[in-house]
Amino acid sequence: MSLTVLKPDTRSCSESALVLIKPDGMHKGIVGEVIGAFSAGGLKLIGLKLVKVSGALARAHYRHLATKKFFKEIVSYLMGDLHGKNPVVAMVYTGKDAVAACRRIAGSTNPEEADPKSVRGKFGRVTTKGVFENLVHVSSDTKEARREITLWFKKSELLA
Ligand code: IDP
Ligand code: MG
Repeated sequence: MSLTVLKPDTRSCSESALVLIKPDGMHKGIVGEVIGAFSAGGLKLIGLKLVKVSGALARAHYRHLATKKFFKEIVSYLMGDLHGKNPVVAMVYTGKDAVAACRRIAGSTNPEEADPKSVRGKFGRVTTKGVFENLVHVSSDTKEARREITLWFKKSELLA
């Protein structure tokens, strides 16, 4: 007789995503609208803070893109060098399929290709120098979300 071992369902019904409003958000004065767009997604906001981003944090955040030709540019962008040295608004949203839901709200990486109703489609632009001013960062998947949330937030800064 064979025994059926019931394994726990590892597909978490609740997950978390890191959402950053990059320095162009504050530079353009649209932080409220962007938070509103994510809040309308029905997810729970469990962490929120302003961060003046150091070079070390920006490089660690984008470490998987270190070989890209735009790496230096996105590090400077996250540090606020292109947008009045403004800070980043760092947030953690949690709920069912939080990563996919937040990425849908953000829209495509290139703001010119993003759904016009998404945050990037509505408020983003590509500059004449070719910089994707796409306003927000959203974790790419749940594994990356865990890494990023640990990088940006202490456990004590997040609601249980
Ligand atoms: P994502 O932010 O939509 O997840 P990633 O591929 O993770 O996109 O790239 C991180 C960031 O690098 C983008 O948000 C954007 O700011 C920048 N980026 C990505 N691809 C390009 C590109 O082809 N040209 C210029 N900047 C880019
Ligand atoms: Mg990404």
